[in-house]
Parts: sequence; C-alpha cells; structure tokens
Amino acid sequence: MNSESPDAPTEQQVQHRLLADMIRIRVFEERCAELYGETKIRGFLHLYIGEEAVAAGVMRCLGDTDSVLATYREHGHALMRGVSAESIMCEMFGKSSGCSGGRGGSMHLFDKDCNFFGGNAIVAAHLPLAVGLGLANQTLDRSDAVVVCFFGEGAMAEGEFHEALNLAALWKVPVLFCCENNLYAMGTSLESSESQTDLALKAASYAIPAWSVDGMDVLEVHRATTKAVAAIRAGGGPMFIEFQTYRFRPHSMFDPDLYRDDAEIEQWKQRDPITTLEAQLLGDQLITKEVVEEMWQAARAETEAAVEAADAAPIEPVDTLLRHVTLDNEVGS
Ligand SMILES: Cc1ncc(C[n+]2csc(CCOP(=O)(O)OP(=O)(O)O)c2C)c(N)n1
Ligand SMILES: [Mg+2]
Repeated sequence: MNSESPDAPTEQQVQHRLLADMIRIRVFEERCAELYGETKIRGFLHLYIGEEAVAAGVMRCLGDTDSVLATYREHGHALMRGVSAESIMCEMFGKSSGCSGGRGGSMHLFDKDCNFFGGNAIVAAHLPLAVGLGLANQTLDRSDAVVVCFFGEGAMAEGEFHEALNLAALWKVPVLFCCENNLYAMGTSLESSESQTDLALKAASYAIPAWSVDGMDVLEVHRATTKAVAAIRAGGGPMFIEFQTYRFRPHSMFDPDLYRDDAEIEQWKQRDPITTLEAQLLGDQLITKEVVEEMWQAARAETEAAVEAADAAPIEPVDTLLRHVTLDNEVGS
C-alpha cells in the first residue's frame, strides 16, 4: 500500500484508522439515540449502527475533490466526509449553527465545503443528482473527480435507479454507486419485494461493472472500493458495488421492528464490524488494548464536546425564520 508513494499510510495505519472511524460513528450515534429519548433531538432519526464498515471503508478511499451523496441514514457518512461532529449535532438539535442552518435536521445534513451533497430523504431521488454532478465534472474536465452515491437496496426498486444507471453507463459518467443492502426497506424484506435479489446482477444489466462485497468487513470494503475508485479515475465509467450489511437498530426511532426475528438480529450482531476488526487486530498483535481504549475515549470526548456545543448554541431568532422561504405571494412575481 505504501509502495505507491512514500507518504502513503502503511497497511497497519489504514487498519487503525478504519477501526477508529467506525468507533467514532458508533459512539456518535449511540449518543444520538439517548438524546432522542431526552427529546433534545426530534423529528426523524435513522441510525446506521451495524453498517459503519461501509461508510468508513468507502470514505477512506476518497480525496477532497470527490463528491458524496447519501440517504437519510447519513450521520456516519457526513462525519467521515469531514463535516464536524459539532456542526452535525447542532443540526440535529435544530440550531442555526448546524451544517444546514438547523433547517434540515438528521435527514438533511449538507456541507458544500466537504462536497457532501446530503442527506436525501426521498428514496432514490439523489441518484439522478449523482449522475448530474458526475456529468458536470466530466463536462468541466475535472476528470479525476469521482462522485460516490450511497443508497439502500430499497432504492433499486425505484424508477430513478434505472434512469440513473442507464444514463451513467451510456455517457460513461464517473460515479461509484454504493448499494447498502441491509435486507430491509423499512419493514419490507428484499426477498418479499424483488424478483431479482442478486443486486450486482441487476446493476450489471446496464453494462456497468458490478460486485458484491461483505459490508461487515471494513477491510474488504476498503479493498474493493480502492479498486473501483482507481478504475473510475482512470476513465472506466460508472461502477456499482453491493455492500451486504445489516442495521442492528429499527428502521427509525418510530419503528417497533416487528418484521424481524430477534435470532436474526443476534446472528448479525455476531458479525459486528467493530468487534470483528478489533478481535482480528488484537489476535494478530497489530494493536494493543490500550490503543483501542484510546479510540473509544477520543470518540466519546468528541461526541460530548459536540453535545455541549449544540446544547449551548442559540436557537434561530424569530426575525430570520423566513430567510430561504418563498411565500405564496412571491411565486411568479
Ligand atoms: C420515494 C419514497 N418512497 C417512500 C419513502 C418512505 N421510506 C423512507 S425510508 C424507506 C425505506 C428505504 O429502504 P432502503 O432504500 O433499503 O434504505 P434503508 O432505510 O434500509 O437504509 C421508505 C420506503 C420515501 N422516503 N421516499
Ligand atoms: Mg435497506
């Protein structure tokens, strides 16, 4: 890995970073669940707990000029993309110091400076946006920039998925389509709703190179994405990866989660991406327990500082509440 450039991180450094990244997301989101119970965070809240390996593994393959789009389950993606924990937490609290000015909340994190284009609440609606961003890069000759679009397997049943993949393939747009297949779209299982459950095969029908990867194994996610991103940068056109993953929590805080067996959830928890990598690195003596503990402490400190800042931040004053709002009588004027 460090054979490409003397500054490139060693394999062990990459492994440590990926572990720390997943821990950061886990700690941040566990705290969000508590804050929801305290009604500090309101509205919708979709947790990514269990799926951290995907955002962490993919994001460590990207550079500053690349762009990222995600769904409403995007706190981890925003954190990994460089949006600060404080600015995300302020957004969750509805404070104007949040990354979307407190107007978006959990589902609409957005940060142009990080090339993070949401936080998109409508299933599959951001896939055409990803193709548009890729097309802009292509047209403006920013040929080394890759657009990475995360979406759930539920999005593959939407018309936008087919339109986006078709045009991306036809025009060789530099987009990496990342399907986070957690087997359920709210309470609807993949096998009860789709005739073709081999998602890579489905994507490949648009003449797009497509793979399936174990999304619980962050090293595998990182390896596969490194290859795909390099191929796209080299002009290979769009690619598709299905990450097979699982959410340990219900769809959202409103979901009683009655459609899955406890045994199934427990089985997937045995493959927790954080404990799996921790155990692997400890077993191979590539990390010490002290270093792992430091990662958890650092993540807790970062999250607590974000909560304190969000708590202390003022709410938006009444006189600016209509900023960015189009009133009925202004339409067409
Ligand atoms: C077009 C559209 N239809 C329905 C919904 C309601 N809805 C919100 S999340 C969701 C499930 C999506 O599942 P999936 O794409 O697999 O993502 P996951 O939540 O599993 O990460 C649905 C149907 C929506 N937001 N947008
Ligand atoms: Mg899903």
